Amino acid sequence: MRVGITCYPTYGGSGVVATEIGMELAQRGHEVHFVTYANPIRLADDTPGIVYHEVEVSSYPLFQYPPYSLALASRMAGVAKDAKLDLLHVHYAIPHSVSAMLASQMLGGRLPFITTLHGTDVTLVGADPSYLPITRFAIESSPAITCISAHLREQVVEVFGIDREVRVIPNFVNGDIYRPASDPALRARYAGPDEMLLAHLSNFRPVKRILDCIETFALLAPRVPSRLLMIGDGPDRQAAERVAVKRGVRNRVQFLGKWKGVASLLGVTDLLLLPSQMESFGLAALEAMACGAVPVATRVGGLPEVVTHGHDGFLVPVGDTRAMARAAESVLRSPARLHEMRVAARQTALSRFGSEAVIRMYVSLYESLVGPG
Ligand code: GMT
Repeated sequence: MRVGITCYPTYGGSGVVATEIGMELAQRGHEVHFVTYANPIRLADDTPGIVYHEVEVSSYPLFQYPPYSLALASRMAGVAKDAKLDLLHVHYAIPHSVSAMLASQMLGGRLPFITTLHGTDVTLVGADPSYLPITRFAIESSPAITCISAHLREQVVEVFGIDREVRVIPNFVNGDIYRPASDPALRARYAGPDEMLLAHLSNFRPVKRILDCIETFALLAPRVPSRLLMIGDGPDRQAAERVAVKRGVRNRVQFLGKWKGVASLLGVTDLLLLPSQMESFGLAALEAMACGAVPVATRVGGLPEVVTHGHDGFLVPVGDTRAMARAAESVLRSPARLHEMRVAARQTALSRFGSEAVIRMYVSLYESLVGPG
């Protein structure tokens, strides 16, 4: 099959999922065309079966806001025609779903498109009155709509009030890439032999509450010898660095910036902190679990669909850094319990969210729209 994929190419969950879908499809012999404004961050260079098409947005003195959505629609239609695409799969509704709808109309309605909703495109941006009517219209016009958790499906119905099937296809992880690493040299770069290694991975936006990571770590560090890796970057980084200084743990927290391949780092991590205000799914928790790192996350959104409290991770109330530190300490102080939970975390990731089964769900959805390739 020939599939066009559009997403935000930046450090964010929806772009990561879209890129991983593209790479998994290409490995299975499908031809994948990314239509985005920059090369997706997780896209490995020269991946066979993948072509990247850049969307160029020209400006003009009259434009206060260059019309990206229109440039994208034109590019989508052009690529679809030239590459004879069977369908478009867009991730994050705003504005990708609207552009796909236009591209499809430009081609006489012969180009099916799928909208996959990821979270803030429904709960925050999608619910904004400036975007809601057009987003709802484009979603309703999508031949197929998917979302990444049952929780998000409820939100879609509540926010958009749409009367269409919204299929839940959960996020996934490839257990051959995301796995516990026996790389003592890498681990030794970040933690001593008697220290535990914690990590946080996100785009450091306010919704991620990264200051809670630092606060949790400041409570934990005097009780458990440990280090914290902050992977990613974004608006709250400097505030987090300041809190780390104030709480006297700056020398134990390392800010690594945006890493392309996070699997190796997660593979040497013991525990992941995910104190988000909201997560429709919590891809970082899943990737950590596949690597055998125990997630300590907040009980919000779709996270309870991923993490089972006390079995393969912990769920605590939003903002309760004491509960987060207590949960972390309980498992990090007991090697037997840590081992048990690491094994359970990987088992959950592979058995419920393995890439093989989830990619099959997408392919069968594609086939239902265009027939087997
Ligand atoms: O929150 C982010 O990291 C960005 C955002 C996005 O769309 O890029 O993530 C959303 O999609 C991810 C992938 O499906 C989910 O794992 C995140 O939970 C979701 N974020 C929120 O709902 C806040």
